Amino acid sequence: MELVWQHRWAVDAYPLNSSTIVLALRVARCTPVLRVRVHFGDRYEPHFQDSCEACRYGSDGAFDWFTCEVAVPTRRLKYAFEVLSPSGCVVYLGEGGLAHALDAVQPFHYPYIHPSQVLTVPDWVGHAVAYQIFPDRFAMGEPRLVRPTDPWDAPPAPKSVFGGNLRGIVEKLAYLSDLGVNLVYLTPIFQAPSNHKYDTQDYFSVDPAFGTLDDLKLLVKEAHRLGIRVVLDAVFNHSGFCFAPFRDVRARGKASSYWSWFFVHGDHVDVESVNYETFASGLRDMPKLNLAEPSAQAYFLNVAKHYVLECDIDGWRFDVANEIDPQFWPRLRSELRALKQDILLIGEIWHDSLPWLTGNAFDGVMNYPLRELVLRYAVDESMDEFAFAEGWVRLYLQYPRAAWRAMWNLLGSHDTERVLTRARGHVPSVVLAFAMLFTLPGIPMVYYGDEIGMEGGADPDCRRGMPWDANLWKRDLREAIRQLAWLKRTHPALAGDRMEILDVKPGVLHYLRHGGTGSHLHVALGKRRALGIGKDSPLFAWGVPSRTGEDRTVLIWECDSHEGCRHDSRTDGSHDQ
Ligand code: ARE
Repeated sequence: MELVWQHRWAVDAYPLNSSTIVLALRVARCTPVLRVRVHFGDRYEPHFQDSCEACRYGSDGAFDWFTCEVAVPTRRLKYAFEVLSPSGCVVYLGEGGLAHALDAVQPFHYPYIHPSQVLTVPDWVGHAVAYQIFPDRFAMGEPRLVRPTDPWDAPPAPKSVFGGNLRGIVEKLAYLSDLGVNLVYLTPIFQAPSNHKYDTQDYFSVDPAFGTLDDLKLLVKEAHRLGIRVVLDAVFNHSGFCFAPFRDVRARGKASSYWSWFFVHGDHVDVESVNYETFASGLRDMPKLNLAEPSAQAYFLNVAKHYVLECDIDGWRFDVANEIDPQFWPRLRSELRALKQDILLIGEIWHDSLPWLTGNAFDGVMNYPLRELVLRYAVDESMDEFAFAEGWVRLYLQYPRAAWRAMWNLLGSHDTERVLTRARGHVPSVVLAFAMLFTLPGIPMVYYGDEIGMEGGADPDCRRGMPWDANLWKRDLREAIRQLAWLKRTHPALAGDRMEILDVKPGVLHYLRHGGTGSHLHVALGKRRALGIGKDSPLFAWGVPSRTGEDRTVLIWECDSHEGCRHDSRTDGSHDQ
């Protein structure tokens, strides 16, 4: 026990609010644990003042996780874990390691809960349903602003221009509202030479191919009229080659007052050898910006504030967010929150994002790890229920629970192949994936066209023109997503951040979303034969004819308590009605 203990545990602690701390104890699965309790109290009290049980949340494959919430009325906390093994052995775990008596343990401390350490996300995110638009490819409104290089239904090339614009998006807001969308995220729209606009030339101008600043104001106004919020894409990790400060640095070298805004190796820019840092490597047209430089920070803070003040936008998605100087974010967060208290701040981070989700940077991130987990289980079928459950435990407990309310959960984006292409055209698997996307904690985001079954491989093929001929749509898929969107928009259990795996058996996965008193949602996924049916008529039911093995089913029903939901799904296919 001692030997195993010494190296195979870890503790996480974060404030849920100013008077509650969440504690998580992660224990190697080989360590026999029957029960965990937490002893806790104010740091300056001679003894622990209270104790509570830490419930087992689940296993991530390597570790068993035990979590609990402790009241911290004085904002200062000390705590220690009491662990009981099946053999009756009790050990105490604190900052100084193991002890065999409570009064011998050196406690862990959470010294003081400061507001800046509590992640607070906008209240409205709980019922948000997001939709990502790549403006050049969504809809062409009048007047036409640019001569397309290709027909709307042609396969896009890296430099294709199809002619989509902001007025086109305005014309389709009613379509989005009907789908149940109440948050639209536009990839970059500011003046830039490319079709994707991630190579910004002028942060203060809307690209003429997309329209004018007035068109942007019209879009936001019309969207707000329909209850739809608008989030823009901030490209602050790098600028474009023609960005005026970079032009000045190219012309004047170290004499430029913008010299410190970039990372040039040498005393002048050599475009041939690209002797300056860029996004990725050697991308001449994307010189990396130095946001540790105070004047650069001030400039980009001003860009971010400008569109909130001028156009009343509702949030920003920050491109390549994890490669920007981290000291920029606390300042940006506090200044934007001062302008608009419920603004949404999302980082584009493809990997572990904890350092940016502890209260002084983002509310959530583009949740690519969850995308992979859901697609492997629901679409590829390369992961079974047990592996999904372990993957969920690992992901969910990685972040403060509040971040899960604001996560952008997605099945695809402008940077990935489309979900129906990943599913090799099998629509039922895509419905299963969307059912998970809309019922797991977070903001479900539909990539334009995925709702009607658009196909597309890796960039640029995932950026085809949106087909507006409804005869080309997979209407059953759109209807399933419309139903799921309205469930997300209206059911209290889907607005929160609580989620637990209820039951996992071969071919069967049950999870529960907590909605407060009497409004839990039970989600059951899996092989039709093995799946139990809810006591009440389901709010959502979808048969998923299989491509390979057995047919699968998605069932979502409301229940009023854990017990009411806990389900004995039997492997012999029988189940209670
Ligand atoms: C395109 C092609 C590239 C080609 C390049 C040449 O896709 O294959 O080499 O052109 O010019 C934008 C455009 C892209 C363009 C790119 C570079 O949209 O079409 O590429 O500029 O010119 C990582 C970053 C992540 C980044 C992706 C692309 O972490 O932040 O790479 N995503 C953002 C935007 C992109 C945008 C840029 C950044 C640049 O969303 O649209 O690209 O502003 C793994 C890695 C991730 C990696 C991910 C995707 O998961 O772990 O870190 O993301 O793969 O590659």
